[in-house]
Amino acid sequence: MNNVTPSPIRRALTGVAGSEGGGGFFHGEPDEIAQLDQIGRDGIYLNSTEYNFTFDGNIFHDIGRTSGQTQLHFDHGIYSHADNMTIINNIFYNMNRGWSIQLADGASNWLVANNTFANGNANGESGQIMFWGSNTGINIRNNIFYRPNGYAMTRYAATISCTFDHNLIYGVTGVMSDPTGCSVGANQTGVDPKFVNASANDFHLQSGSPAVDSGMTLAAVTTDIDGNARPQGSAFDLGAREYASGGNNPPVISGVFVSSITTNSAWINWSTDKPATSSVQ
Ligand SMILES: [Ca+2]
Repeated sequence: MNNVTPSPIRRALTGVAGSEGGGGFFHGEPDEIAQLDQIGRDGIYLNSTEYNFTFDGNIFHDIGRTSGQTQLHFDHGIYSHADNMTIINNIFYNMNRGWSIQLADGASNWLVANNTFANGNANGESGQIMFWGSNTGINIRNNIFYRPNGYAMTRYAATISCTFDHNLIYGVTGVMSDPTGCSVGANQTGVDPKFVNASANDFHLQSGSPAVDSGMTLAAVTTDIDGNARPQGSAFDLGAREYASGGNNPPVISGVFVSSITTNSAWINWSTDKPATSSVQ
């Protein structure tokens, strides 16, 4: 959890510290009256004099005004001009009037990795990440872009240097309408990441998800949003949550009994609290 002093001109609509995964919850609340000004109601805002911020294991959801004109687009999960940002293991969903991440002029040297972005902006505009101004050294890896509008990312009057690889995009077919300046490597496009229950905002991966073990190793990302070590299995997963076969806790064994005992064999039976393949040694 990071402590951020709200800017006098851009502020968090609501920032509430939570305990799940050691992270924070940043969420909006319905407007009491329509507010149509261009002052953003962001989850987090960082100006151009700020640097060296890490956001690890937070949930940003339902940020932004719910009333007023539909094309209002100034309310973002993270809005930052800052240098040296590490944005890892976060979940972003249901942005009302802006983007999950809005890079602003001067944003440089960012790692955006192992985040889960879900659902298109309610205002209908394209992308879950927006570039604006000079944005250099932006590395975007191991993320899941789930059902954005149009494209995974978008830009406005932006000069970009970025890399974009080892991501999964579902629901649209393109990374960006104009990726100039962004080196787009190998990504998975059009495959369902198989969340446990996306409609209920449960973004854990199911067994067999194409996001499992398809990420690259990143030294900056040592755990997932739930605090589980990365990797589980053979490699890093994509998104904020690492899949572990049978869950991340060892099974509880109960109800052990023996039956059908003969001179050279016996049945040993037990129950566990999760699906398991068992053996006797
Ligand atoms: Ca894995």
